[in-house]
Amino acid sequence: TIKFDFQDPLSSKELLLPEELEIQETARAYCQERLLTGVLDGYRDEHYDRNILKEMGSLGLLGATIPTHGCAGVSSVAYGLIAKEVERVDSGYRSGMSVQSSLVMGPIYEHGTSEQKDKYLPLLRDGVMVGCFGLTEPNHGSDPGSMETTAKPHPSKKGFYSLSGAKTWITNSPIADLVLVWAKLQETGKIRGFLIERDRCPPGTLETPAIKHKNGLRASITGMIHLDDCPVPEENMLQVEGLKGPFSCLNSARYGIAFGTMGALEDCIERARTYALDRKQFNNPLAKYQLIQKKLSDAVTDAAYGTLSAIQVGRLKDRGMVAPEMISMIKRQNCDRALVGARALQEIFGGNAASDEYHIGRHVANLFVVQTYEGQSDIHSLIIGKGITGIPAFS
Ligand code: TGC
Ligand code: FAD
Repeated sequence: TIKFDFQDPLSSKELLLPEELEIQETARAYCQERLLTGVLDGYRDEHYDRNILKEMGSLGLLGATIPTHGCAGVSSVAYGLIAKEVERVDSGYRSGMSVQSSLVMGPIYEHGTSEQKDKYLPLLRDGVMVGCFGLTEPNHGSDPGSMETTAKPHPSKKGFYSLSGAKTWITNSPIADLVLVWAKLQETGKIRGFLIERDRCPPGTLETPAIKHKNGLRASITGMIHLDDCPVPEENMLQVEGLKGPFSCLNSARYGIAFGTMGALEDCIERARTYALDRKQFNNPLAKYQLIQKKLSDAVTDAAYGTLSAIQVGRLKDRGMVAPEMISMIKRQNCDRALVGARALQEIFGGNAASDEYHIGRHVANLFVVQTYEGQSDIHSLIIGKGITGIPAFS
């Protein structure tokens, strides 16, 4: 008989290629040896060490699906496995990696000129340049199409645009060297992406204050972007027009989140199982009780289903057969189930769940944020609903 493996109950490993397993192993070793050891301090102090991106870069983990400019050129599934191993430690570390890979390198690779690719991709790949992605604004989050940030021809600098506006809740913005901002051209109202190099901005035209005292994702750095007539050379504009620019990149980032959250859920399962086997009440290990076993069964089932669906969608993505609704489906489902599962497993720790040393509370707080960014789950319900009925229910 085949022995049941609670860590991979539906044998998803069978669907992975040898090189994908190898990448997962490299990522897991780095994350467990380097990231896990510092995560409690990073989370307590709200500190993100930008060397993490350099280290990931040296292992080939940044922009990993890009097939040019010295990037690894791996499959979407391999990218998902990297996200899973990073998020097994902390969603905030996965956030830093996803933004750099999918939301900064991705748009440059997909929509950049060859000059932009040659200039920025190698530096971003190595993590020596840090990027951020500014779409959300104080007044427009779920509805980025209504953004107020504008770009107009610069009044005094020929060949430059002038950008003004504000973005908020932007991962990596306080430490970013390259700030990708989506803005509306004042002449046409069309949305365009601009690559802003921080060190070329005159004083006072670009500010990126950090947002402090977060109650989740504390090991990642988040901030605002203030633009006040910031001059940006025309050649730094991406070659794509409209919301499909940011959304085409969000497809990849959302895919990584769907896979990544399964890492966070698996970490909660491991920790809760170990705790339930060790901890005795009423003369028995907690693991003996049916209510505890049900919580574990639910979470293990969700992690197995979530991983399988992410592998399937990744394979379709690489064959050019993925519809955005498929990505919405796995982003929504995996985030929701990871959050519900983590929250239920948290109960197994009793009062100890209140101590950060047990890690479970950190995952719960993180997963609430992950369910919110890159399209809150209810927004993904509406995207799927539009796919089912043909009727948009957003407004
Ligand atoms: P709608 O009319 O539906 O679409 C406008 C244009 O965009 C195209 N499009 C897509 N293209 C490619 N992939 C997709 N997934 C696409 N979704 C839409 C669409 O075809 C159309 O193109 P065209 O040529 O006809 O103009 O736009 P809408 O304004 O009605 O949008 C509604 C909605 C809900 C779908 C959308 O606004 C939405 O998804 N809102 C959620 C906002 C969001 O996800 N923000 C993410 C911010 S970035 C972030 O959170 C990073 S966190 C990173 C981290 O730390 O890990
Ligand atoms: P709102 O749009 O105000 O939504 C509030 C609530 O209303 C949600 O539950 C939503 O589902 C619901 N709602 C909205 N519209 C509808 C509707 N039509 N029907 C039903 N319900 C609706 N953004 C970036 O651009 N780049 C980043 O790097 C980035 N990183 C982030 C990091 C963190 C830590 C956080 C917290 C956010 C980040 N975001 C980033 C922003 C994130 O994408 C937004 O917070 C998210 O898209 C939701 O927008 P909002 O916060 O304005 O909420």
